[in-house]
Amino acid sequence: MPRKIIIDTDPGQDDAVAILLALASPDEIEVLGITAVAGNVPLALTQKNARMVCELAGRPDIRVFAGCDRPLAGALVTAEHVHGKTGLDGPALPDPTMPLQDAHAVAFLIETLRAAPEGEVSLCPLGPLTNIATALREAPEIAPKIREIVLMGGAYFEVGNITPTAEFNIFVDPEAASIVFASGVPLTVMPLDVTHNALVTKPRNDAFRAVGTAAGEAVAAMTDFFERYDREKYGSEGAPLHDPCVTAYLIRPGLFRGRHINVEIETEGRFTRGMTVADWWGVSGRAPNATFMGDIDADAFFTLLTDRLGRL
Ligand SMILES: [Ca+2]
Repeated sequence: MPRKIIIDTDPGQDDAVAILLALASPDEIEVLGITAVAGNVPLALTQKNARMVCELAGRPDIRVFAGCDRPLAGALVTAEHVHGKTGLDGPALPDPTMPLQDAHAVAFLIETLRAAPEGEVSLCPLGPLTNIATALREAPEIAPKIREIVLMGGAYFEVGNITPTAEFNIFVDPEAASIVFASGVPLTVMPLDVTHNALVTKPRNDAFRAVGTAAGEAVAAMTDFFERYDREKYGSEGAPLHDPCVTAYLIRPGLFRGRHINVEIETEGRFTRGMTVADWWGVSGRAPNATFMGDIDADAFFTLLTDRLGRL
């Protein structure tokens, strides 16, 4: 039985790859819907980009919903400096023709979870946690219905990418992250500690292009674009592919290793707002609330991803 999931996303080139991997893996993953949130770029672009990616995967039947257009508190911070003006700079993809659903993403989340048996549906947030936190706040009774939240966000040993101590998704909406991390729902977290080891090197990028599908070509073009920024910033050998770690985990959890620990979200720090305070060494005495991943088998991850892109 494939796992039923809702992808909550702010595409973003790496979000696009995560969605493509899910849609290329129907034996393991059934995508019930995609909810868009403001993050890498504003909501008007993320909901549009999500539909473009579904069409690239040949799945215009997937329902895409627009959600929150700003964080719970404060102004929206975006990342055009990383993702380009559209959020999906790189490939030349056509505008989507599939419709945006009428319902708000939060209403879709609440209705779907209310109607589902307990522990059936997993949530996969790939952006700021605004939609998920809003749903949990409006309808706390949905929490026990959620099987697991597998999210990309945070950092501990890699510290931060948007500030010296915060990863982008958590930094954009720390109040939302705080609600999710206190929800009691089983959490699996893919922080920068993992994703900075999932680098698209030149041979890995060549392998995407070589699969010979439109999706492979588009992913190669996206990661080409993405890479310029990371090479300049980190001097690394390639761009980290953050969000696909979430969907890869659903297919092959054994690719990742981590610890079940306490993770708290800093919402007030003078210099550290948005930091994921991860008790990796078990020194706080606070109860564990998340499986915080620390490592990935990167070669096996890229083999899986490349193989699946060839199926689309
Ligand atoms: Ca994202």
